[in-house]
Amino acid sequence: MNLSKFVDELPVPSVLKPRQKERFHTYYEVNMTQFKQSLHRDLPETTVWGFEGVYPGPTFEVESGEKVFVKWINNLPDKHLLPVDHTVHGAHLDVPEVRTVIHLHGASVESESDGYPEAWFTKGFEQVGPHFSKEIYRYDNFMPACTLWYHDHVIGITRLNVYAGLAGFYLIRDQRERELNFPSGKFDIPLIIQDKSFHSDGSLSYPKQPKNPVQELDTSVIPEFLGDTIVVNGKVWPYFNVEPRKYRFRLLNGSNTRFYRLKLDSEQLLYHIATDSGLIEYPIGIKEVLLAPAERVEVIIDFTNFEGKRIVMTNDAPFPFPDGEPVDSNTVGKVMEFRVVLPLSGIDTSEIPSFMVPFPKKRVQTASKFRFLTLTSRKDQYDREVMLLNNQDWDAPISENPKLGQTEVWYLLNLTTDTHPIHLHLIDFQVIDRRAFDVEKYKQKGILDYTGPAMPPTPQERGRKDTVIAYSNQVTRIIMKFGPYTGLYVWHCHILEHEDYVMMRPLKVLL
Ligand SMILES: [Cu+2]
Repeated sequence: MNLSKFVDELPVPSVLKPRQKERFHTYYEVNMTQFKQSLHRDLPETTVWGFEGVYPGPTFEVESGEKVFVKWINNLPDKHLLPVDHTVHGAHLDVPEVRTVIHLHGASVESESDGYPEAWFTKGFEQVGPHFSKEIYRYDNFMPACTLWYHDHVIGITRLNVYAGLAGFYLIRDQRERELNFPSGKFDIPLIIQDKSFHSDGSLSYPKQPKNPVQELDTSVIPEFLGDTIVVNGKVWPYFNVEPRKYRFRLLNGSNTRFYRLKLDSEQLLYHIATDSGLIEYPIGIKEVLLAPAERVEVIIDFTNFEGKRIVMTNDAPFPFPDGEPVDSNTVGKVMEFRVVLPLSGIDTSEIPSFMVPFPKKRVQTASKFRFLTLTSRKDQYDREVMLLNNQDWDAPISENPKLGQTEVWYLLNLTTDTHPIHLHLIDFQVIDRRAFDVEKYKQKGILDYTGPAMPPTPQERGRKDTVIAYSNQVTRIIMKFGPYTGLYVWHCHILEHEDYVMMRPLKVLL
């Protein structure tokens, strides 16, 4: 499909209204349904899945500390919109084809409300997975202001459910953020960036087979998904009319596999103000933003003095990242266009503050446990690559079982040739460093021999994180304190094709 760029206006997801709001209790109901939506002017309407009849779903806006209850309701058809591979763990023929469970990515929540992959449920809660325990989830939201997102997390078909459209924003606000006087209201815009492919009838295209098809199977999981079209907030290559003033953008990579390295073709600076889990210490002027799947970055862009200009947000992240093929600059090399054509509606009194929030660095000396965890792969019976954490399948006995309140350092040893964005549920962490090591020696003798100096996190990573890029042939170290809840969670690669097959492991926090 060769669709014209910058012909549809960027939609901004509407804010979700609660069913009930009392002082200590806000209650939402959110329906998941299948419907048709126009994703591009020249494309017939696309059948998608979404929340409350819209893809991406409406945005939650909550206050830090507000107790929120959400009933996620599955009203989806019995048959999946996309090709399901029933050989994938958790998606065998002994379970209903369409299952859902919603995870609030980046949130610290009780185990029962975290959206454990086996806590799935079907339409009307008729059938539920072995770990299902409640219909109404509770979110305590005691995190400071941050940009979170909700999306499906069910075992075996997360890649298909998210690709079909099951994702949306969840913003936590707080008093400190208001005091900082950022651009707000209609000047505070979330952007979920995804890549998709389409058939000429407008339907979503997702391969039934990898490049080397598995003859024995009608449908097979693929090692990665790369679409040829960029979709932002549910529109193909949109444009956004802006005023000549400052804007706050919350950038989210909501793609299955693709990485983005974003820049403005005006070469202007982006003022980086927040990482995955909230504000950083000081704004940093950066030229480009790197986003692996599920990562978020908040930036302020100042369009003052750009009246009448058209500014394109470009992407030059190769795939596989970072050493793969360069992107096609005519397709996925472009993301969206800003048009500085609106008259100034008022004096821009918003600020780029010099200081935002303290960021106490976690010291390695405070850790009481050091875990060495490998990222590996093996071949399955169909000669497909199975991505693994620590060489273990999903249902192997639980091995990552930190104690409540314990600080741990995890060494993520990437023995594969791929780059994996690793995400932990429940907590946010800090990136300590990355260091090249001798992979062959490690594989043969189990000896960790570094071959280069420790590299500090990039400026963009110096804050609270919940997803970290683990490069091939490197040890990536992260540090975190487990709590405040106990129970069952997960950690996994956020390339959804890897997560489903089967780069995900339980994480159990013990009392
Ligand atoms: Cu991966």
